Amino acid sequence: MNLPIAFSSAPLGHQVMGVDIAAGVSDEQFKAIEDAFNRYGVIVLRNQKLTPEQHVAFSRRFGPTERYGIATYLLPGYPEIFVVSNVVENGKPIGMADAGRAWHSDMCYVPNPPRCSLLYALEVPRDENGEPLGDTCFGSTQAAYDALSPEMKKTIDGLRVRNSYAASVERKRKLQRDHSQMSQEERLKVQAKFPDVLHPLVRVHPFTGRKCLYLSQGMSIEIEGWSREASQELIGELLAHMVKPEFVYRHRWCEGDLVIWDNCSSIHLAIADFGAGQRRRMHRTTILSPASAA
Ligand code: AKG
Repeated sequence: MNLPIAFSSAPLGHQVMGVDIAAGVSDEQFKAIEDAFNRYGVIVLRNQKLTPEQHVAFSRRFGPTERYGIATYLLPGYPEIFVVSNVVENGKPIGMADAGRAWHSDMCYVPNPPRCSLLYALEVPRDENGEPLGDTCFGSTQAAYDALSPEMKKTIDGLRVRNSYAASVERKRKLQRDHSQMSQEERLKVQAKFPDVLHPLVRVHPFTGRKCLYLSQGMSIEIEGWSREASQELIGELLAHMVKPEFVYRHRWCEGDLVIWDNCSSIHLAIADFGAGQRRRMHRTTILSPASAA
């Protein structure tokens, strides 16, 4: 079966129409959703009304869900739902306020990064004219790979990139103008929890076989066997290429949107253009990689 699709002007971020998850999704409908998802890398399902149970149950159809280690930001009673929010209740943040402020693929710092993530919008910040703020941008890593020159494809073939969670913590501090260095003890603690990992710079998509560039800003720090300088130059060049306007879809959120992104064939960035008084509240589920789910 085919579901109607409203195409965005980018290679990804197309809206799959005619789906009401709360009313039930047949196996045939789900197959059409999953096919569109695998093909494009990011799809949008608008006008959903999901309870946390429905969100989790729909997510599980893509594969087993990831359970996060960061208990602070989990929805109470729902260990599979990670809250992305700037809302503070009783003096405590209910979710992670600054998720995704650099181009990244989720959890690229673990050996088997997750297949996909499903982000559901409950509250969207707005400006004084009622226009939504807090968009999310998505870049197609497969379209970006395809557009590389044959020479560049040859250069990067077989390279592996070091992804570092510790580096991302340091970068975040700099962005927050917190110039305190990570102490050796702190670094060791972070690295013990998430040791640096090597991933192919060009990943082959497990469902489609398409080649995708696999880099995240601030986390991909080094090419195996290359100097820091040469690594930074190549990583910078490729990241700049990956986020060229022709590969990017910018999602303007409405309450009830469910956006599903593939962590191999896309990268994303959250735009921080709203203030603390403008509430943003989203629920995210994350699906394990087919390798770790097997
Ligand atoms: C993530 O959950 O990985 C994000 O980057 C958050 C995206 C967003 O809040 O728009």
